[in-house]
Amino acid sequence: MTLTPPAVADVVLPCLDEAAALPGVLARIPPGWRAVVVDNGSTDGSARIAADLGAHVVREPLRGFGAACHAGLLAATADLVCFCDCDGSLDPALLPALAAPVLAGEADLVLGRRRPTARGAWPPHARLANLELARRVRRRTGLPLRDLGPLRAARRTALLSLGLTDRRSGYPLEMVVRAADAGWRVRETDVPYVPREGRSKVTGTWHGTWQAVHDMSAVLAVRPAAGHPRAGR
Ligand SMILES: Nc1nc2c(ncn2[C@@H]2O[C@H](COP(=O)(O)OP(=O)(O)O)[C@@H](O)[C@H]2O)c(=O)[nH]1
Ligand SMILES: [Mg+2]
Repeated sequence: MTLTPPAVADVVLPCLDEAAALPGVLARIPPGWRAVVVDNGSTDGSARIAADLGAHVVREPLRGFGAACHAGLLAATADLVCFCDCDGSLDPALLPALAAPVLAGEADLVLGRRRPTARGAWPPHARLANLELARRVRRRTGLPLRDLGPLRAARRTALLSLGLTDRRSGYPLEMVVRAADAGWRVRETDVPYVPREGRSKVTGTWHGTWQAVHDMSAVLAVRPAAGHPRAGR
């Protein structure tokens, strides 16, 4: 019997109807790393395509971006867990460099700051909403962040200890806010952001953008626990 060696890292890929992007994204997962594709409602065969391409596919019954990310985190087994969108806009091949400070013990959470490389990578309304949210995150957490990028890396047990509860668009922001409240060393590093394959499910639509701003605002409205250095601010 041959035993498959454990993956160096798990890459959680939330996926909703990304048949067009999946082959390119999965081809760029670093060698020895495991792709964990989390599907909760695709109707374009994404789950089958991902499985055929060798990804570990998780089917989460609850709809939502946060539900998918969290199901991926729960399914992960490696010490290092990364997150990446599954739309071709971000390059998973950059993850080993992005995660290096976590593995070196120099940071607890590293976020990729999206730097658009072409027109159309980031619709203006989404970019504006993101700038405003980043400003509010700086005020709330004291962290000098410029983005709430979905390409990220942290240790699995540490992520689980944050006890994240959002299951929609507030999940990535809740991760950052709770990490800051827990005193994590959070870093941001530039990553190229290119136009996605296929159609946007979140900020490409007015409803998706509204929901993202609404969910993130709800996360920001929760104050730090009493006794916390930032409580009462
Ligand atoms: N499983 C799952 N994935 C989702 C959901 N919403 C978005 N995604 C995925 O999350 C990633 C980011 O969504 P995307 O549509 O690119 O949002 P945008 O970057 O704001 O335009 C993509 O890989 C989507 O397929 C969802 O409800 N469930
Ligand atoms: Mg996208």
